[in-house]
Amino acid sequence: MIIQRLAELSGTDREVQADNWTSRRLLLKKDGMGFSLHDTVIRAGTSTCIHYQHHLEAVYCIQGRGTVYVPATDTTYQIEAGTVYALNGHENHILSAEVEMRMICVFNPPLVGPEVHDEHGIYPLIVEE
Ligand code: 9YT
Repeated sequence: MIIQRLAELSGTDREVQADNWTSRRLLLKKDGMGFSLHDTVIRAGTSTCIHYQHHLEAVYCIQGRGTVYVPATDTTYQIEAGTVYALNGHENHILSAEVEMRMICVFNPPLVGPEVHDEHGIYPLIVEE
């Protein structure tokens, strides 16, 4: 069994900072679960272009409020505590936080650990030898 505590991840390599968010990576590929599990804080007032071409992601908002905009369908979804959005079609999207948001995120395939978005909002698919 794996026991992981958010309070113990601060300052470790499982805490990944980007301009608009901080991702606390509770479970990673090396933990062998077949998915990764993150507790992510999205900074208030930010908008982030995201396009996970290699991963499926489900996102459960547990605090805060914002929107997800999908350009392909010109659709905006309101996101608040208790809302899940699941990118089952690798949708290109823009996540905007009206206030600070806290998200529980699950990735399949699991992230390896250090991934941050490239200039196209993509996480690389890291294949370990
Ligand atoms: C909600 C979202 O996709 N934010 C970007 C960070 C990502 N969820 C992560 O790596 O935790």
